[in-house]
Amino acid sequence: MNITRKHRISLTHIEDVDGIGAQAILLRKFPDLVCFQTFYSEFNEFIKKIIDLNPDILYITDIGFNESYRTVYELLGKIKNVCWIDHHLISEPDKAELKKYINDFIHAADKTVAAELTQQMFLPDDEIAKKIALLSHYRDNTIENFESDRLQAIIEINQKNQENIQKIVFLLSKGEFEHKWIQEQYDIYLKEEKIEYKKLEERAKEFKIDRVKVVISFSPFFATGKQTRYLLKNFDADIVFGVNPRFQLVSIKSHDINAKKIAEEFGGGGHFDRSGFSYANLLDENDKLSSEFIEKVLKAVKENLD
Ligand SMILES: [Mn+2]
Repeated sequence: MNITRKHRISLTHIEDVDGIGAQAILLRKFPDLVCFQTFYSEFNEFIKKIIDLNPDILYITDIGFNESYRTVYELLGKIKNVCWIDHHLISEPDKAELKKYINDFIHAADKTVAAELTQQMFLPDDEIAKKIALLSHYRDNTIENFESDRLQAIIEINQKNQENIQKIVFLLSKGEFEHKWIQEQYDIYLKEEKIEYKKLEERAKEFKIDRVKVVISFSPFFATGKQTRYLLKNFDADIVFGVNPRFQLVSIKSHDINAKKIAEEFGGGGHFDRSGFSYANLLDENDKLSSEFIEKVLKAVKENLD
């Protein structure tokens, strides 16, 4: 049998299960695949480097279509074959422009994620690829799932560790979902998580409005919903606020105060017992919750008690 070996490169999104999963499926299909992972902000630089490597084919997965990427669309025309698999939003003019320079454009505009598109195209009948695709689907569609969340956790703690990211891709490609190393990495994550919960407790501020106890805290590490669950459980509060300054998000949780109405005052929304809104400038110059934000929050609570 005469098999021509092709020089194949994959460039994927480094930050989540879907990007890593899409690449793992490609590696499963093509064991000699050269794997690169990038942040959104470093995509253009990577494309320039990859052109110098002169691959026969470049697979781009889960990257999205930032305006700044337009500057490299034309460069992609220099690569023999480019296959772009994605599910991020793209405008029609952008799509038309991109398609001038690449060979294959595989795109979903529904809830299908990049790893699912990759699996359907390259390994339609492979059970391990299907599982990787499913874990990715859970992540991008915010469906809680232990294995998917664990995988996301270990990807997150290794964002600055290329070697470990490569290892995650490799283990997934082999279907080693329960590998000892993955468990060890998850233990490291759990330890960091414990430290961050402690910090969340230490940063918590308690206030009294009439007989109502309000607790506000923040973490750049945890999603705000995770913060409010913890705060309501561990502080004897009537209403709690969880804040993520990195994402400029605030969550509210309470058993008997209308959280939805409070969130609406900040342009947000949600349910009676849990709601959220976004807010810029949450921290002051000392990395503490800004007093202006706290005042506004307490005022909104007070108004909604009457
Ligand atoms: Mn994705």
